Amino acid sequence: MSQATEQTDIVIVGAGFTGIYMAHKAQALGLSLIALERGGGVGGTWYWNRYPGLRCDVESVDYSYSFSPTLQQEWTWTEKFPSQPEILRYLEWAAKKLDVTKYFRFNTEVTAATWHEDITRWRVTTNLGDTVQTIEAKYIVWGTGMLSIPKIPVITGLEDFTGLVLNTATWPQTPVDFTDKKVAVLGTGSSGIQVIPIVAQQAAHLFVLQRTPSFSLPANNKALAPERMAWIKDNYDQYRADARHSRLGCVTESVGKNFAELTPVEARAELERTYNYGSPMRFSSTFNDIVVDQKANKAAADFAREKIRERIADPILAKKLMPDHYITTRRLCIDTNYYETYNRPNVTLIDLREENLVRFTDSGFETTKAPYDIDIFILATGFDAITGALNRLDITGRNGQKLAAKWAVAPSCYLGIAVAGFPNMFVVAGPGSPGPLSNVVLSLEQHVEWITAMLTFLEKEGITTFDPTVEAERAWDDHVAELSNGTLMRFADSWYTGTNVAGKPRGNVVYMGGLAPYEKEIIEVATHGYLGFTLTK
Ligand code: N01
Repeated sequence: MSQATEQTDIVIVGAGFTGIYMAHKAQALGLSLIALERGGGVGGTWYWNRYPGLRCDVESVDYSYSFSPTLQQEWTWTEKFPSQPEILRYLEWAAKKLDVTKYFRFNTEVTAATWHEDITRWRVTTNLGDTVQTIEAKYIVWGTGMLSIPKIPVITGLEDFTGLVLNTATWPQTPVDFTDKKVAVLGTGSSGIQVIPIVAQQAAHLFVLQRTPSFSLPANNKALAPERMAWIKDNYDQYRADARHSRLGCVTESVGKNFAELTPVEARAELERTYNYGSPMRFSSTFNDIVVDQKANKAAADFAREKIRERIADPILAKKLMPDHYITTRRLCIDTNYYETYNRPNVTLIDLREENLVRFTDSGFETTKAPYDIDIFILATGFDAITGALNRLDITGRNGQKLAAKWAVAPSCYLGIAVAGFPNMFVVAGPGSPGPLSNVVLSLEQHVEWITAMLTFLEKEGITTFDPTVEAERAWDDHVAELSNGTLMRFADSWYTGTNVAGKPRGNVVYMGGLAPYEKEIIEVATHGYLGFTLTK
């Protein structure tokens, strides 16, 4: 069944941190807007990822909107690292406070978006149940998230397994009981590392299937002392300004020096200090050059490995759990009792570097070494990140060009915000932005504010279309690649480079220059009349 085509100024896709803020801004600009969300409520990634143990690896006082003094003063975080239920409550509350929930159509999935040159509008197709809706909009903003499409590996025979299969990224809304169950978890990234200790406490037996060990630090999570929250509220303006002027979008209280500028004793003391605080942002800022200089990186990695070793009773097991990549070039994780979980008698590590996962059967799985009977299988296998959410949609730009086809060659995106050949379209935290290696809430705010300024300019000047030039886009891609190749990220194999998904091109999708320098660059583009964009009246 299809309905009459609706008209609006702007379509916003996604009801996470981006969509809520963008709707607030569009409302303030006086634009008509329709916001679409495939989930049943606001929250974005925090709506879908509900596995037990999930909390953010950025501190709550950082991982929250900074644009509104009212929101900052009225909301009180209860823990150092916010849990998923608390973040979801926060976003539901923020959307209500900003009065934007009314714009969202939930359970509504965008299926296609096509640019129509004759009317200079996007035609967006959605489905709500079996009703097809078509919306024509002057602008489209994708707030679909960097980590919203689960990566499901192909595993022979999984369809024959008669037990329960769960995915951390699409966890059921009702609690899962692991009591007396034999459970297996595949994947030891941030999600696996958080869910494993919780499942181990309940399950009869837990098998962890690990291919690549991650670096993880103890979160040292705790209740936020009322005095600390009160201090933050009193000083929020300065605190946020400091965060915005930083490389990662967080206050890190780093000593601000390169590794070589410190004596070995000083370097060790700094590593101890940031480690004991418990925060990936702080630990990865121990030295300015951790992600650039091999010696600095080795010092931090060796220190982290030493700490991991201390937490595992069995030295052979410790060896298998020891990460061997450049620290911070894959996500530096935080945990509560992750390594200690391997000291439990009901936990077995299956090292996929020593034995291959061959197939599933009706009762469990077989590796090249043994069969394992299980009741529940948990996939913690990550995401088709950054480009995944848009690649799966049928997005057609000028001259019939498909976005997925363009990004199959390389994930090109001018400023990490706009794509040549796809006019009047904004991608928030697209490839080539600092999003993945920053406090992403601040990154998203940066983008939404930049987009709002551009929309104001376009409307005021009566410009009907904007489109980045191919040359500007290529120059930006080269710039991002150059920055990335100047760091150890050139060796990274993870969602940061797209290599976690088979067939995806390896890309320099993270702007490695830091959040504050990035903001300077995009503001420069704006102040010079939107350099690199073709603007048509
Ligand atoms: O995903 P991941 P994630 N066979 O890609 C393994 C954010 N996040 O969901 O590396 C065997 O990191 C894979 O092994 P390998 C955060 O930004 C944040 O854990 O491919 N193994 C790896 O071990 C994070 O970086 C929080 O060898 C397979 C794991 O699955 C991002 O989300 C919490 C496999 C995937 O790790 C993604 O984290 C959760 C296969 N076929 C998530 N396929 C916090 O804020 C995949 N793996 C704390």
